[in-house]
Amino acid sequence: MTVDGERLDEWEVHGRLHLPGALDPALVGALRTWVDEVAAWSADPAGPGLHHREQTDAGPVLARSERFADDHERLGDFVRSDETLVGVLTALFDGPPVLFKEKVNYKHPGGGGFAPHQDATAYRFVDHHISVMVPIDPATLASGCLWFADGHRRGRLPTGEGGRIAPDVVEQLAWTPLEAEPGDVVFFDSYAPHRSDTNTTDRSRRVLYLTYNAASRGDHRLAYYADKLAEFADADGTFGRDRVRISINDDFLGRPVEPASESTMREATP
Ligand SMILES: O=C(O)CCC(=O)C(=O)O
Repeated sequence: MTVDGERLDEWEVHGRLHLPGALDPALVGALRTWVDEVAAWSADPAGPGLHHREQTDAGPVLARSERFADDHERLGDFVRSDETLVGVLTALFDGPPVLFKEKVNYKHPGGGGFAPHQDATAYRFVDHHISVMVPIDPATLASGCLWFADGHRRGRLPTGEGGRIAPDVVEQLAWTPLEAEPGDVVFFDSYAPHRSDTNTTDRSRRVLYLTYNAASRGDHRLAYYADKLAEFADADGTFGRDRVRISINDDFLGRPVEPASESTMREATP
């Protein structure tokens, strides 16, 4: 797939690139099955992956699963070798990509949104990344799609508490929702400001987020996860018991599971 003309403009101006219907429907069906398999791991204390839960009005639910690419062979192949993803990433990086991290955000009904942030503030080891959003369910205004700030492509914005973009800066940005369907893919730069709302529908809004850096800058994935686990080990899985901690930054707005003594994160090292 070539990235030129309007596509290149969208990338250069906004730091995002929406490719509707880029994935084959059969592949989309397989992705849905594989994501279900990863979610099922969370029920097994000896299972692989790193899983985070949040409290909703309907009870505790999975908020995120990550670090699955080495344990789910077919999903790992997709994440590392899919021709569409690798082709576009190679064009955007001007060289081959390497996987930095991978996650599913489930956003089940009532699942929390994300405060305005730039991923660059949470991704250590390399200063530039590109993420690919792969919707498993429709990402709509009601289900909590991403919103991007138009026209900001490079450079860190001033941050307030916990790595979020400072509130006065958030107000000045022009926010545009990006609704996306299963089969679409959306590439976005780690400096592209984004946010999202709570899922107010009665259906899940699952999305794969796959993050890469230029291979020329080194493979940091295992170091990233070791660093994240070390940082989480020093905390109780929350930010002040108000918000569940699933990121390095305090940008996820989901609530910690109740009762407070229950763990929000479940890691089983295979
Ligand atoms: O899934 C969402 O709604 C937003 C995800 C996001 O911004 C993040 O995981 O950093």
